[in-house]
Order: sequence, then structure tokens, then C-alpha cells
Amino acid sequence: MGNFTALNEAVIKGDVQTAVAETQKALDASQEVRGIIDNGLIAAMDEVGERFSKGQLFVPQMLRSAKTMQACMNLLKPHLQEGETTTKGIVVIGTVKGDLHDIGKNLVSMMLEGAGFEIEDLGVDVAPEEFARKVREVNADILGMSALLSITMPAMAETVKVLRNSGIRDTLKVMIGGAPVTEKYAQEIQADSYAPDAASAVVEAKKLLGIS
Ligand code: B1M
Repeated sequence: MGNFTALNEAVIKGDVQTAVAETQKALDASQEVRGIIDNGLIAAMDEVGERFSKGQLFVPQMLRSAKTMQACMNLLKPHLQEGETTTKGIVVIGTVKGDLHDIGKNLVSMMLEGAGFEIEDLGVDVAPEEFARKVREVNADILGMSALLSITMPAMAETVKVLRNSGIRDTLKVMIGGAPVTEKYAQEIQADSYAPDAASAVVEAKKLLGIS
């Protein structure tokens, strides 16, 4: 594993230029892309969250760190592709209503895309009816929902209910994730699957569709 101190610090500070240069340096040194994401970027965002909880850092800085991470991910994205041509399945994905956090959702999308899934990303603050409409329109195999706030998690349950009431619940699998989401919550709301991180989201998606 490489030393990601400089990258961590740049993401925490929200210094895009240094963070992008450090990401490029790690790529040039043939560091594994997932290692760069986990140890260089996600570890830094965890620290940002910790400092925010302690009141040592505020929303504008959190936003700057988020933008910095996004810039680094843009650089890493092409390296996540497995170069497959046929699609493994269609995934409609989005962050639930009331929630604007999209870094984790974007990471999950990128990894799924890299693993050969076709992604329909609805963005953030997606209403249950909007998820249902898109799922029907593209005949999705999987609906992926992300929530980062405890208060927006119920929108996941609401979406499952809307799918059921629209008669399309059984035409697809539902996968959920995000920092406050748990396996237990997935069971409670009758989602089909929960993934704690982007790499396991790929494993879970394949499992849901019976692909090895
Ligand atoms: Co916010 N925020 N934020 N924030 N923010 C958290 C989530 C928080 C934990 C910080 C804290 O207090 N420690 C806290 C939530 C507390 C709670 O409810 N439990 C919080 C809060 C309170 C808020 C505001 C209310 C602050 C305010 O305004 N007072 C506000 C809410 C705005 C809103 O959404 N309506 C807010 C705003 C923001 C910013 C806009 C400034 C910014 C988001 C920018 C953006 O996303 N474009 C932001 C950020 C950056 C964070 C932290 C620091 C980092 C989140 C992140 O990107 N992590 C976060 C603290 C933290 O989580 N450490 C915090 C990195 C990302 C890769 O991880 O998203 O967990 P994560 O995704 C992982 C897994 O969860 C999983 O895979 C991903 C990759 O491994 N996963 C899935 C995610 N989705 C999945 C879906 C799947 C499967 C797996 O299947 C479909």
C-alpha cells in the first residue's frame, strides 16, 4: 500500500490542484485504483466527517472536500473500466428525496459501470415516483438507492411502497446503501440487498442477477 498522506491532506483541505496531482502521481506509480480510492480519498472524507461532527470544520469546507474528491474520481474513472461490451443488466440509481450527498452514489455507479452494468443515474433528491417512472421506462433489472442522512432513509421505504403499489416491485431487485443504512434496515423495508461499499455493491449486483 502506498503512502497517501499528501493526498489525504489535500482532500481534507479542499486543495483540488494538489489532490489531482497526487492522484496522478499514485496512478503513475502503478498504485491500485481501488487502493487510491479507499486509502487516499474515502479515508480523507471520513476524517472530514469526523471534524465536522466535532465542530472543527463547517459545511463550505465539507463541500470543497467533496468537490476535490470528485475531481480525483474523474481522473480515476477510466481506470475502473473492465472494458466489457455486453451489458450485465440495467441499473437505475439515485440519491433519495431530500438528500444531496452524491459522492458515494457516484462511486457505486462508476464501479458498476466498470463491471459492465448499464447505468441510468437520476442524480440526487430523487422522488419515489421518479424512481418508479424511470424503472418502468428502461425496464431496469436493479434499482439502487443511496441515503447519507438518517432523516432521508424513510424515502427508501416509501420508494419500495410506490414500486409495490405500481405493480412493478417484483420485476426488479432493489439494492440500498449509504453510511447510515444497514443490512437490518434493508430487511425491514423489504429491499433485496444492502451493500456497505462500492466494491461490495458490484458483488451484490451480480449476485442479485445470478451472474458470477
Ligand atoms: Co453531509 N453529512 N450534510 N455533506 N456529509 C454527513 C453524511 C454526516 C455523517 C456528517 C457528520 O455529521 N459526521 C451528517 C449526517 C448525519 C446523519 O444523518 N446520520 C451530514 C449532515 C448532517 C449534513 C447536512 C445536514 C449539514 C448541514 O447543512 N447542516 C447537509 C445535508 C444536505 C442534504 O443532503 N440535504 C450536508 C451537506 C453536505 C455537503 C453538501 C456539504 C457535502 C456533500 C457533497 C456531495 O455529496 N456532493 C457533505 C459531505 C461531503 C459529507 C461527508 C463529510 C462525506 C460524505 C461522503 O461523500 N463520503 C459525510 C461524513 C461521512 O460520511 N464521513 C457527511 C464519502 C463516500 C465515498 O462515502 O457516501 O458513505 P459514502 O458512500 C459509500 C458507502 O456508504 C456506500 O458505498 C460508498 C462507497 O464506498 N454506498 C452505497 C453509498 N451509497 C450506496 C448505494 C448502494 C450501495 C452502497 O447501493 C445502491
